[in-house]
Amino acid sequence: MKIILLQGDITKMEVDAIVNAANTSLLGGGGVDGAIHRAGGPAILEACRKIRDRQGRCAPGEAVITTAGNLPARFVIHTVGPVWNKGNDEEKQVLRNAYLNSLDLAVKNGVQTIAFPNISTGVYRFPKDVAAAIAVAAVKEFMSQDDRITHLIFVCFEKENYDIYSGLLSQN
Ligand code: AR6
Repeated sequence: MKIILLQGDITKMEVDAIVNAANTSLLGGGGVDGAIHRAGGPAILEACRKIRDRQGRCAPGEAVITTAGNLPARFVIHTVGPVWNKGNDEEKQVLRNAYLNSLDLAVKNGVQTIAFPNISTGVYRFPKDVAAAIAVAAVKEFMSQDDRITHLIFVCFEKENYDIYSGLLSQN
């Protein structure tokens, strides 16, 4: 069980699943969501629409899984992080749930290698240092109880997030 830190573009990752920081519509958006749909092609949106038709919107903290279309990954796990509202709306718990529910869905689908972006730290304005601490704690907790994920990669797009994760992961 390895946690790996990279700076780069998650759409390029050759892993079983990449995680998307989606919104409750599941129908695409900007940021990493836009990048994944652009690079993966229309099969991802088509799969998202089918899920929407079946179960409606995806609530914050929940996750769904689709094909990865033309991406090198096999699956995209779409999760919805919280919009930061000064910590008033249980955003921390919702962010933790987004990581844990994504991992849960991953192992149910036989995923062994998975890459996460820094959920909620862009458009949704979650403080980056707090978000990183929640992400690292959640995945370490999950991986200490379940050994089916062999490699977990935090893919930071920005140097600021990379440096924060680097500091956190070098601690024991
Ligand atoms: N690879 C990895 N990380 C990326 C990439 C990429 N190609 N592009 C951006 N990031 P955001 P959120 C980073 O805004 O805050 C969308 O419109 C980015 O630097 O993508 O959860 C959705 O549809 C940041 O650190 O997601 C929702 O409406 C991180 O990904 C809303 O944004 C997350 O930033 C979700 O907001």
